[in-house]
Amino acid sequence: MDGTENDRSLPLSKKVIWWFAIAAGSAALFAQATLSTIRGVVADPSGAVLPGAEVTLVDQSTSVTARTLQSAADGSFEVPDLRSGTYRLTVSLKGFKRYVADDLRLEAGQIRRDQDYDQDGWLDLFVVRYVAWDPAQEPPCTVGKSRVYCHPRYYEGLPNALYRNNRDGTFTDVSLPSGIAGHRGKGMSVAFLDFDADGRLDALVANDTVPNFLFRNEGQGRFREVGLSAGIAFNDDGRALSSMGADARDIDNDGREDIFITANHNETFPLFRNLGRGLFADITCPSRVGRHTMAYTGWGNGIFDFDNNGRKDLFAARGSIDANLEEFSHRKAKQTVQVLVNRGDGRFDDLPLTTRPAMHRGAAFADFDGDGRVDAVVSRAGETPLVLRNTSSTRNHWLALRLRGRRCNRDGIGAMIRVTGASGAEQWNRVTTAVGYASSSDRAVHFGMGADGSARTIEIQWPSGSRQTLRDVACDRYLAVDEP
Ligand SMILES: [Ca+2]
Ligand SMILES: [Ca+2]
Ligand SMILES: [Ca+2]
Ligand SMILES: [Ca+2]
Repeated sequence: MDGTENDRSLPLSKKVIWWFAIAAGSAALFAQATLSTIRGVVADPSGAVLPGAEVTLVDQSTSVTARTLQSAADGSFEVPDLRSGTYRLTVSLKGFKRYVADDLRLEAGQIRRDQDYDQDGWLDLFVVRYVAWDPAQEPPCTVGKSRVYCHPRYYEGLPNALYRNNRDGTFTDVSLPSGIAGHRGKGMSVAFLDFDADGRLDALVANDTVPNFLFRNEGQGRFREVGLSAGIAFNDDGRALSSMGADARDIDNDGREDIFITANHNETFPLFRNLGRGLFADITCPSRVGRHTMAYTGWGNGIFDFDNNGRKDLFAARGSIDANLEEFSHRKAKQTVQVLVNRGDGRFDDLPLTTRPAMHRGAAFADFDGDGRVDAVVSRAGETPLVLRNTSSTRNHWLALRLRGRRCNRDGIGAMIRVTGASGAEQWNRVTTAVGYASSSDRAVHFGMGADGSARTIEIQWPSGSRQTLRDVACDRYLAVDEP
């Protein structure tokens, strides 16, 4: 996984990057593993397993080859009966230059290089990429006599990138071996969720005018793109929309994370309900989000319970793509921000807001004044940012959690929290700063508690795999929680 060595004498098309994974990421596997075994799978960048690869382990302290063996028919290999020490692993196939990983330490039965993204306690970096743009080659695009931004079809899409944290201040580009780089899109934003509830964080990438991606985390450092089969690549009309911002949180309190995306006018802002079993349903029209958004262009967005009634609402920062829209359209370039209120019956109401129209773009969310109501700051093209203070009724209770990881990452990013109120009402939310478009939000996790003045239980699933339960917690406060 680390320290890719390409043979630079080969032409690019023949370069092969071998990749291996150590199947010892989870606590369960640690428990089953012997204290002296290294296991792995040899696979090519597309994820196809490679049988018959030569796997060699060298003891780095003595430079003595500890074992040489071949990967099995399913690409797996297992090297048992190793003594404690530090090993270099080499993989080669049919004489091609091999992939090498150093510093595999076997001590007290743990291999200190587990490959589970966001589960090794060190945050990795996912970078969304849009299109190849060369100002020298920029085509002039017009509507009538008006110069406009060119449609994305005029540019070639790019693959996204994933960088693995080396734990020393540096990162390794694992875009190819992880499978992320095998898919070219026109990415505008990314949201992280565990859509199939297998304990591994997945990545949703909103693509502009081409199908969205859902990268399912398969473990062992690999991702599989399942957007089409999951039902989020297109909308229900089979159209790929101009997807812009994305957020993924549970809107109907069933414990499954749903997806809200912004898009261009005449498209609607799609809302996908997570049905379980890895499937989503497009509920944009039945939820009324379609009718509320059809005429607008949305960018930054977020799913937050703005009125603290226990049901998460939707926010969209709106504004035309082109500042000169009115030269060639009856639409207005400057648009207001939008809040869609969750009625709790599967439908949303468009909240009348009196904010001034602008070319809104990014939106970030936090409770800036600490009063328990989530506020927002929204960037405006050509103007100063808009700061929106939430002045909803204060009759509802609330609870906000700030997690501090010990075994997992310090900020607890990726942790899933389930809160059960005194009334028995359940809610779920996840620690993330990746919200909407071109913005980062506060990592505090906010729960509107309605009439519940206390929480019966708060259950935290930490990214390290540990679980923690707090009982009888009073509401209307920020709660700092340390990982046990
Ligand atoms: Ca998952
Ligand atoms: Ca849900
Ligand atoms: Ca609400
Ligand atoms: Ca506030």
